[in-house]
Amino acid sequence: MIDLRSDTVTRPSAGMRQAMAEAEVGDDVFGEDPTVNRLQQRVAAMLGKEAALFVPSGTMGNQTCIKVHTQPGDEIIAESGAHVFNYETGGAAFLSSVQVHTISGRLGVMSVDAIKRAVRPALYYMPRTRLICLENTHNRAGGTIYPIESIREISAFARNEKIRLHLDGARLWNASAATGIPPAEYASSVDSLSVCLSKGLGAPVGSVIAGSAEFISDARHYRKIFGGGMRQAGVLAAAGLFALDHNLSRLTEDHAKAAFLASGISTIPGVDIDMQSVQTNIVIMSVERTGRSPDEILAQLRARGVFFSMGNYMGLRAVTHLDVSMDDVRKAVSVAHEVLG
Ligand code: TLP
Repeated sequence: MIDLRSDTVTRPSAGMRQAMAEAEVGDDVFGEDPTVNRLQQRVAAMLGKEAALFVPSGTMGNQTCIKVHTQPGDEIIAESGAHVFNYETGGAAFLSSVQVHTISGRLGVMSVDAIKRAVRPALYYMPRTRLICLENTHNRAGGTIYPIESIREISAFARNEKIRLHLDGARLWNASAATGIPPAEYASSVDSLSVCLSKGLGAPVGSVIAGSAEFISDARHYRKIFGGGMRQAGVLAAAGLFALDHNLSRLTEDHAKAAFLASGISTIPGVDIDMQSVQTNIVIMSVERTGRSPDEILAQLRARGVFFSMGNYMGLRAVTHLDVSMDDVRKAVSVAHEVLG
């Protein structure tokens, strides 16, 4: 089976499992788990932020940050394909009672002009624009990278308007690996961010959010309310530390696999891939012009041992990761030609 549904499908390696088994632990609700504390300090330092907090998932990370930044009735701005808007089960409405004002971007990138137009004037009968959420890399747009200049421009505008800026950096590691720009440089423009350990880095569980010490102290409060106060979580944090030690520098291999996959599949008649969107480890392909349903195509690929997932409208998604080899990717391309050619 060649599983390209997501980079979340990886299984912890033998070395990672050993690190988990040997982790020194304590009760993290008392702040006494040394391995969790080490992970938090390490990620805070990598991101150049005062403090960080280990959370069970990317969703909890983003939603906790939204909660800390906003008050009920506020409005947050996000790109229309954003994870916080599409795939977090309406969490912003459910948990924070805020509404999302969406803006269509190009390859997931919102222009500062479009953001300016979306910000509400200070009138008592309008919602207050409190937060802007960016996503880097942008999942639904195809793992696209937010240009650092755009982030800086949006940041300058947001600071001036006293609007907070959050970055969903579930795959910020991929953006950094591709551009060579350190994660801390991206992070310096935003008030808060979340990064994932369970995607390209291969840990079984976990994300980390980072920001000022005051922000993280509030986030710890809401993480507890949301049910995310964990006890001997050092077993999980150890997997994250192992991932940071061993799996960061290899992310560019996943990008090479995705580029190979995209160029191999893009020659199939009726399959459309915007090659400009293939920047990291995600390939989004439209199968609309084949005249066949994405579900039927997915089932036929699956019957031949190749697993893709649903992408955009009439689209499929394939994601490369550390548990698929270049050989697997070659095989997947030839199976895609059999099924779609
Ligand atoms: N993304 C998952 C699915 O939810 C779509 C995937 O397979 O890609 N931010 C971004 C940009 C993400 O891609 C994801 C997960 C999350 C946040 C949420 O992380 P988890 O799944 O840990 O809650």
